[in-house]
Amino acid sequence: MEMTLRWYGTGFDSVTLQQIRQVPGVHGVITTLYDSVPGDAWELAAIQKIKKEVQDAGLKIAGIESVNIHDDIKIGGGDRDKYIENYIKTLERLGQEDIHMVCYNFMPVFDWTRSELARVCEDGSTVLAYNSKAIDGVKPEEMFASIDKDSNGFILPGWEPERMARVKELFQMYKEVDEEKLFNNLVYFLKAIMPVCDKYNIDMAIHPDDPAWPVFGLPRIITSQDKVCRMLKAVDNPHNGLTFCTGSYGTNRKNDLCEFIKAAQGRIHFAHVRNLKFNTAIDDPVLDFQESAHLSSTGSFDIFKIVKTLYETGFDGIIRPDHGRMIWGEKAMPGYGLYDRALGATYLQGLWEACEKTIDRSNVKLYR
Ligand SMILES: [Mn+2]
Repeated sequence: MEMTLRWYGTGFDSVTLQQIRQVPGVHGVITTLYDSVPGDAWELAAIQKIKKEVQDAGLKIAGIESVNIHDDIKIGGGDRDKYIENYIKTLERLGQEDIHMVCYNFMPVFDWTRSELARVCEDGSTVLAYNSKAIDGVKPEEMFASIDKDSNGFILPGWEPERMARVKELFQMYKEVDEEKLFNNLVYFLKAIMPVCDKYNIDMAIHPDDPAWPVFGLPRIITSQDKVCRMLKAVDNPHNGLTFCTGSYGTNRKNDLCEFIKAAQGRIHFAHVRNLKFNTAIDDPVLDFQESAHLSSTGSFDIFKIVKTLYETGFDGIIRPDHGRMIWGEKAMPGYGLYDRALGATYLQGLWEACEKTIDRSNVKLYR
């Protein structure tokens, strides 16, 4: 298991590599070229530059989150082959620089969606939260303003202002794209990139849709065990794999996270482990949840059982704590402060150590 922290790069992240270097057990970061434009091929020199910066700080790049996918690929537009060629070039260059895991998502228009980015908890910390009544009352074109006002001045991943200025146009572009079309476009993309993944041993790790159901009438296809298993089967190559994000799949309480981990055995290349706290009953028409600290006792998930299931099914890959609370007066990108994620990283490593010392997995085939 390789414990990592996400890092957005100098100039974009309030957390420094030097701080990450001091989190016990963390030797790698998950990063990206944050100012890259979806659809453009990443320059080799830019990859080398950030790699050197990370190495000079005594860390390594464990993987990329994300290499974003151009809308034409998701829509199946006329220029998709050109953008897939560029994506392949990026993968080639990452492979040449010894980077072998790429997280991406296939969500139309909006990435993750929340109604609040700084809900105040009893202990004074703040967290990201979701209330279905609040979301259902917002028009898609108002979503950006609602997210942006709580962003602490940071540009949030997936909520770039240039992109959000085009929300109406984007909705128009996706008008004809239903679930089945989106699925077929994902399969088309994956089939096209598998040869370069095979050549450079690059694991593609699709991030689930967050929340795990359709929003604003837009299709969402990476939401449940059944849909994901269909996708894994449609391109049955071990390099076509998953980012198993408990906080995203877990938004849908019909998902049994541990059964899902077992069903995806061998194909989880990256794990995001975090907890959520549901504030409404499962049959309540209003859904309200908030992110919590990583500990099982602070939220609705059994984080020990999740880590144990990953361990028992042979997962030995890259893992990171996910969103943290904002604590101790820190000012950072919502979800991405240093302190609570560092606490999450040590907690998860504690659970992992307990598994290592009490569970025999000598008969299990390990995978990354
Ligand atoms: Mn995640």
